[in-house]
Amino acid sequence: MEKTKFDIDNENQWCPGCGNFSILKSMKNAFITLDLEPRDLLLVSGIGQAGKLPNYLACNMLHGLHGRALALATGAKIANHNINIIVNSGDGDCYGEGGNHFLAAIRRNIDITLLVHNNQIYGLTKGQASPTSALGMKTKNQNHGTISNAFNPIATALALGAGFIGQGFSGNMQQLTHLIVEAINYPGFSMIDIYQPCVSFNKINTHAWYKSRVFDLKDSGHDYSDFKKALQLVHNKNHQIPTGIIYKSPGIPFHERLDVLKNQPLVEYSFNAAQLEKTLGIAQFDKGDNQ
Ligand SMILES: Cc1ncc(C[n+]2csc(CCOP(=O)(O)OP(=O)(O)O)c2C)c(N)n1
Ligand code: SF4
Ligand SMILES: [Mg+2]
Repeated sequence: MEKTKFDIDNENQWCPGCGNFSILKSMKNAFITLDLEPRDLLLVSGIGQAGKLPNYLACNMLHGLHGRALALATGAKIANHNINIIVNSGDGDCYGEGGNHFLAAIRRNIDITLLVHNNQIYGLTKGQASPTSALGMKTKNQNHGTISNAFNPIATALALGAGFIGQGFSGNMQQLTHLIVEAINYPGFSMIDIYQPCVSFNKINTHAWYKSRVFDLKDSGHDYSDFKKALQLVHNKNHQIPTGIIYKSPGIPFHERLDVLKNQPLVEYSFNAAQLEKTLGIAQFDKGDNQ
């Protein structure tokens, strides 16, 4: 296979057959479609199998604590809003340990793209229930079945006013590539929840299980600007899984809400020791070498 500028020789530690490989490939395809360079990209992740992805792609990367990827990405975007930031997170990382950051990033409308590898299980720690595991799912830890209702990320994002929400499936790379391109092009917070079979620890939500349930919203004439229709879709009880753009509507990204960021990215401002002294209320600030 021909090498792309995003390929890198790091040893891959995912299990053969894992849905993460297709997410990685779809991301590379999307970056090539958008004519991006590795230097234009910052990939941010937390802990988990999903969190390993930035190691397998040539780019700038920031790998933080479990559940904290969105907090890091928010800081990086505020520092330099001219860089494309993609967050790779797991269903546990994003909706469990990092749940509050998920809420905050949507409310702030930080202009980043969140890709959640939703395998409905904790993969890295070998198969405990995650927030998206179905009620009653038996695992080696929850041996009588889970007793919490499953978290619905799309319904939550809709309720919080997210402007771009997609549902993907790692088994449809063509659609996923298109979704990633659209999400990166969207000015504001964009998220794609991606169903991704974990072949080692989730023996229920398998590739075949998803394949028999997914349908493409393009074929059903879904109008993604219709909020009520989007809500109906994610609360459907017929056990089918809609994939594609669920909802899209314009909004004002965070860096356009503050004059100081509207003028130029924070990194392009020069250091102003006098202003800092005034703000902090201290007499003298160590001016260092940045004067
Ligand atoms: C604060 C904290 N809690 C728990 C852990 C242990 N831990 C590491 S990865 C993980 C689960 C990862 O699951 P998920 O985010 O769904 O990612 P996956 O491996 O399935 O891609 C847990 C519980 C940790 N590293 N840090
Ligand atoms: S444990 Fe599951 S999610 Fe992790 S690499 Fe293996 S198949 Fe993929
Ligand atoms: Mg997971």
